[in-house]
Amino acid sequence: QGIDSMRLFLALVPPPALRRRLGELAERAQARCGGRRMPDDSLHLTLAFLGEQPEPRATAIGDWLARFSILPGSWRLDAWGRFHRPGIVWVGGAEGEAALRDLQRQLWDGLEAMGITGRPDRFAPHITLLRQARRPLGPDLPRIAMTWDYTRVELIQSVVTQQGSHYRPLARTAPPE
Ligand code: 3AM
Repeated sequence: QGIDSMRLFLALVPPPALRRRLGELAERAQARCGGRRMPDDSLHLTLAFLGEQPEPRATAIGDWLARFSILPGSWRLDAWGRFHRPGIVWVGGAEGEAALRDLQRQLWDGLEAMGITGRPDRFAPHITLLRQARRPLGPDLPRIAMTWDYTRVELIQSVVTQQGSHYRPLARTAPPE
């Protein structure tokens, strides 16, 4: 990671009350599955991973995002899931997913118009709670019933350190019209 390049992604960040509840779920999940918990203040839904971008481009993306406002939406969180390879344990839900897919598509349309590549073939909205989890999900995990009302997308820098990565918000979309 060069001094003049930044690792960036676009994400929704849960409001503090939801973040705390997700943090409690992460704690329960870790007791069941092991692995490493995402810090509460890093919990997010990734909409677009942009990778390393030169600093002037990061500024341009931030300016673009600030001129953009999104259709607010509600995502119903009611499901546990895992991706096997990297031991990811996540939460998500089908209700409200279509709007997130539309939002992801719209964001990538704008990013591609700026010359950014890397649009994924598939998009599975999820909030990562654990990484490197070794044990399977089980019936003793708590039932999830939460609603995430979101109104804005953030541009976030992932600063990679020896202690792991931490996230720094750089810009956000304009308030909904
Ligand atoms: O929201 P999650 O945790 O799934 O996994 C990384 C994280 O997503 C993902 O971007 C988010 C912020 O780091 N990410 C990291 N490297 C990636 C890559 N090369 C990546 N996604 C796709 N390709």
